[in-house]
Amino acid sequence: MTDPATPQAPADPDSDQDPAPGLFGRLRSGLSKTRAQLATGLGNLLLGEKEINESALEDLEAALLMTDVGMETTQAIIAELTVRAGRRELANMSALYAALHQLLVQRLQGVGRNLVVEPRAASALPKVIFFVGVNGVGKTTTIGKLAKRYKSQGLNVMLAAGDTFRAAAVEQLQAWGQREDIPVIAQAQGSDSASVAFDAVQSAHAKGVDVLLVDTAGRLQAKSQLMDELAKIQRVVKRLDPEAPHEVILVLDGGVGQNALSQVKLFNATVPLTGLVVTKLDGTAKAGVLFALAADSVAEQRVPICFIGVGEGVEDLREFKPEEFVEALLQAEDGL
Ligand SMILES: Nc1nc2c(ncn2[C@@H]2O[C@H](COP(=O)(O)OP(=O)(O)O)[C@@H](O)[C@H]2O)c(=O)[nH]1
Ligand SMILES: [Mg+2]
Repeated sequence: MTDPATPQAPADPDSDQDPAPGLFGRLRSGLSKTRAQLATGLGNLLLGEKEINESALEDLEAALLMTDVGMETTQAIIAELTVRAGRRELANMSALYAALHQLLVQRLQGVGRNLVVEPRAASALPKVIFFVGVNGVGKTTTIGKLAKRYKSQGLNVMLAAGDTFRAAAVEQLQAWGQREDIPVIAQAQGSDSASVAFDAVQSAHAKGVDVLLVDTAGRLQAKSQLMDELAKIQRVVKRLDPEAPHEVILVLDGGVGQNALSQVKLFNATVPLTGLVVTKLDGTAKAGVLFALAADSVAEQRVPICFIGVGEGVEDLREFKPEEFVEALLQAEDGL
C-alpha cells in the first residue's frame, strides 16, 4: 500500500494505458480479485460435475464468506439456493449463475444512491459535503475524482483542505485543485480545521459556488479527539448555514472487509452519515463487503452507498448500481 503521508499526484486520465476498455470493462477488471474468489466456489461445482446439491453448495458458501459477503447474507442465499436445488431448478451452471445473480441483486436493492448536485439557485446557499473516514481510506482521492466529475457537469466547485494535521494532506488536495483548476481553501498545517471549513463555506457563499467538498482528518479514529473535531467542524459550519453540511459521506477502504461495519457505526454516532463511498475494491478480494454493508443499512443504520472506487483513475469512481455491480462480479471471461 502507498504511504498515505506522501502527497499523491492525481492520476492522469489521459495517460491511461488501456484506452477504451469501456466503463463496464473497467468496473469488471477492477473487481477481478473478488470475481476470481467467487469463481473458485462456482468452479468447484463445475469441475466436480456433480449435481448441484446441498453439499456442493458448501463450496459456494465458503467462497461468498471469503469475499466478506457476511454470514447472514451468505446463509440466506445458500438456503434459498438449497431450496431451489431441491426442486431441481438448478440443473446446470447457467441456472445456478442466474439464480445467484438474482439473489445478489435482491440483497442490494435500494442501497445505491446517486449523489446528485444541482446548480445553485440564486437564493440558495452552496451544497456542503463533508468527507470523513479513517486515515488512508481514500478521502482526498475521492474528493479529487468527484470534483472533476462535478466540474465537468458544469458545476462551480470549491474544495476545503480540512485535514490540517499533515502538510502533505493539504498539498495533496491542492494538487488536485491545480490540476482541475478548482479553488482550494487551505490554511497552514496545524491550524484549526473548523476554521478552514468556516472560511471555505463563507467563501463559497460569496463566490457563487454550487458545491463545496470538505476534506477532513482521519487519524485517531478510536480516540474521542477526532470525533470532537468532526463535531466542532459541523457546529461551526451550521453558524453560516443551519442546513449544512447537506451531506456527510463516510469513505471506507473495501479491503478492511467486515471492519467497515464498525467504522459506519463509529462515525454515524458523531456526524450522522448520509452516504458511503467504498474504495480500493480493485485491490481486494473482499468486494463482497458491499453486501454486508447493504444488510447493515437495511437492518439499522440506513446509510446508502453512493460510489465505489475500483482504481486510481477518475473514471474508477463509479456510481453504485447494484445490477451492474453484480453483473461485473459474476461475468466470466467468456461472458457466461
Ligand atoms: N487502487 C486504488 N487506490 C485508491 C483508491 N482510492 C484511493 N486510493 C489510493 O489510496 C491511497 C490513500 O488515499 P488518500 O486519498 O490519500 O486517503 P485519505 O487519507 O483518506 O485522504 C492513495 O494512494 C490513493 O491513490 C481506489 O479506489 N483504488
Ligand atoms: Mg487525505
